Amino acid sequence: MRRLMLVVLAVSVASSLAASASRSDASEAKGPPPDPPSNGGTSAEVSPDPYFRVVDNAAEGRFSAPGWERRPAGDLGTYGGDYASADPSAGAARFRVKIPEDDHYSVYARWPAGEDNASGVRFVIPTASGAKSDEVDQGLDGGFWVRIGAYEMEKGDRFLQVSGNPEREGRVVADAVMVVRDVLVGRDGRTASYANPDELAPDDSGAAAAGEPALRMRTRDESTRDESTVRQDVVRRAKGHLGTPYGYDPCRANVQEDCSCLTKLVYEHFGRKFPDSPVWQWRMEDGKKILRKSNLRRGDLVFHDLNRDGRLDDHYEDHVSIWAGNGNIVHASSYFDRVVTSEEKYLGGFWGGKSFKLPPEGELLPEEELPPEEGVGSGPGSNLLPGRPDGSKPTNG
Ligand SMILES: [Ca+2]
Ligand SMILES: [Ca+2]
Repeated sequence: MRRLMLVVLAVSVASSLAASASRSDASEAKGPPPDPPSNGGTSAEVSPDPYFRVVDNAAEGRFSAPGWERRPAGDLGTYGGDYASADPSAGAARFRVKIPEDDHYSVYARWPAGEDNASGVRFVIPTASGAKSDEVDQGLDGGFWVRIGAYEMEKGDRFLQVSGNPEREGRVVADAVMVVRDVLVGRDGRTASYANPDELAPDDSGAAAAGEPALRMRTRDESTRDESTVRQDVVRRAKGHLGTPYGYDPCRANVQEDCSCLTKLVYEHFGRKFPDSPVWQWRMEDGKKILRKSNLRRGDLVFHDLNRDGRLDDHYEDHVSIWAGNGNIVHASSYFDRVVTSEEKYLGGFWGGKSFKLPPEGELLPEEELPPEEGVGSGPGSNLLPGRPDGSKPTNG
């Protein structure tokens, strides 16, 4: 008991200190680091207000890109007033980011959407064990905080580099980067992020601003919203659940959620009624099945035969998640005991995806007409779930 109280005190002191410092200015987070997240499968302490730092391309003394051009924000989802772009043969652009303590950090990047954006854009992250390089396709996921990955980084000023591949066509873009000290680390080294980047660093312009309703009621007169914008809204809506403790029966929004509870809650806002089981979400007639991982687009459901028995028929041990772009999924994970963003590749048994035509033909429900979110686990499907004979915990994700 004594140890528990000490831990609680330490976490609360760390949180309040972090709260005063978690802004995208030059202030520094001080105070003891929170206990490192222990491991997967157990209840890890998470800070409700983790340290984060945004560096925009306009940040004085923190961005250098010789030979790159500054371009004004168009209607493209630019972060801040402008961004930088270059031919892939130009040198690297560098963001200088303050890392307050040795720890794991999530790294996000922004680039405005553009048809001429390059694929094969390289981010080089300085990690504790040397520079690590990750490639992204800037033709996808524009206007959005895209999770590049989670990395162990050392205290100090660190340079994140963006560069193109001279053998590919298209422009390379550097708009903004963000680091967040929110990483959960599993026993096997798997990592996940639990903080919502849209809440930490909301867009300061446009309808895509975080905090706005993800999708307002669409009238028949309104011109069709760009499909990719609606898909972005699905992921934004899913990210609004990040950090929610894992739990089931009942499904309660932002209180306790399991995998199919999360996907059901998210899609409810887009006029879809899903049963509360990964098996039934896969089997329902709604949605188009996708069999190749490379055809997944953000907002799609992703299914895993997580218990690797060659069937997607276990309501508790198979899995459903939401594709969030760049290899990431947002999902309620019993392994991390939270709703998290993590890399899909660490889940075995990829089964398929489901893609939905959004918005649906009819009008979407306005917010006030949505069913109450608490206790939705008693909807169709969940009351048909067989009980677990041993009463044990599901092991999905
Ligand atoms: Ca910018
Ligand atoms: Ca299975």
